[in-house]
Amino acid sequence: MKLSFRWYGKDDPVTLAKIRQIPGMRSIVSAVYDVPVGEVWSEESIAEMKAEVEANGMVFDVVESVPVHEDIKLGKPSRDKLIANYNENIRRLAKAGVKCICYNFMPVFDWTRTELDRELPDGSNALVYYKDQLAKMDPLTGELSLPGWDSSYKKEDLKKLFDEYSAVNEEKLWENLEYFLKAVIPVAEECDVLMAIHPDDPPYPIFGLPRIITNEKNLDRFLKLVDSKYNGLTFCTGSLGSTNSNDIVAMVRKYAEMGRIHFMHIRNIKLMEDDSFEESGHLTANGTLDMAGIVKALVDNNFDGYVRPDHGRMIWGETGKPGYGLYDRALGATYINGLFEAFESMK
Ligand code: DNO
Repeated sequence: MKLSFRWYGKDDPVTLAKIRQIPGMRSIVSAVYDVPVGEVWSEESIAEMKAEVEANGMVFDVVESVPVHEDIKLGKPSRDKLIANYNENIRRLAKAGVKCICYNFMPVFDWTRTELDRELPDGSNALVYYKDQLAKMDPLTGELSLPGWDSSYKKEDLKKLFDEYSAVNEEKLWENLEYFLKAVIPVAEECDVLMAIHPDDPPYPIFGLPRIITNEKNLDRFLKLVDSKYNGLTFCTGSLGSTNSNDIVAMVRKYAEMGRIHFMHIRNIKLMEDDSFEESGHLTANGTLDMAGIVKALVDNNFDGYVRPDHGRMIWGETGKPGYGLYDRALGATYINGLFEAFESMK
């Protein structure tokens, strides 16, 4: 596996100089952040990021994310131009050495939590998702700020988007996804860039918006839309694991065996009876997921893709971007390294 770490660019309080000191760290996962969704990324910005990462002894070969414009998800006429821009981004990134692109197809909201700094019994602060809190949230009226939320949306824009999505049910969203993939995957093939869709987090509809990258049946359907290695998965254990009905170890085993997982986001969560959850420490005993089982399923299938410790709690007084501090993610990286080393040495 290739160990990687997400870095938010120059404004990230977690510096490359620190990230490189994490044992085994190889790749930086990042993106160009100064361009609105749907536009083409400048070659200068891509080259600058690559140079900075390389100056710190690491490789810039995974992008998370090249975001998909809402008009593509909605299937609006403007999508063809936006898809052409998307393809141009794939070409430019490939030219700079990028091998894997992570993206998602969630309408309007990316990952959603109800509290960003819930204090856990050990004094650490974690991201949590409590269903009763979510039921009280209304994005159209409330003052909400969530990590996966595009803060550039004004209330009026959101209202308009929600209206547009009222005509897009799950089947329509599948159609729009298929249209996108049929245009993008051939370019990814040509450029030798592995596309890796991120599952919906949490993996069920929220705020009345459809979500489809949610479970085994739907992942099977997704992979068949374009049956190419280049149409693959970011397997996020915490996202797919935040419902009791997904058997995470079995799913990792199946898709790793098929060679369709290109990027692993590895983290643990503590799931409650009603599928509410707290992001826990990494250890299997801290949460619900079988972390060793997940890594063993990868090692058994000679997994050679990218892995990143996903979110971390805030520990040791660190402040910063919720889920994306240095300390707990570094502990996660070290734990993941340990599991891989142990299982690989037993082969
Ligand atoms: C959350 C991330 C997601 C992911 C996107 C991919 O921490 O894993 O925001 O980057 O869904 O497009």
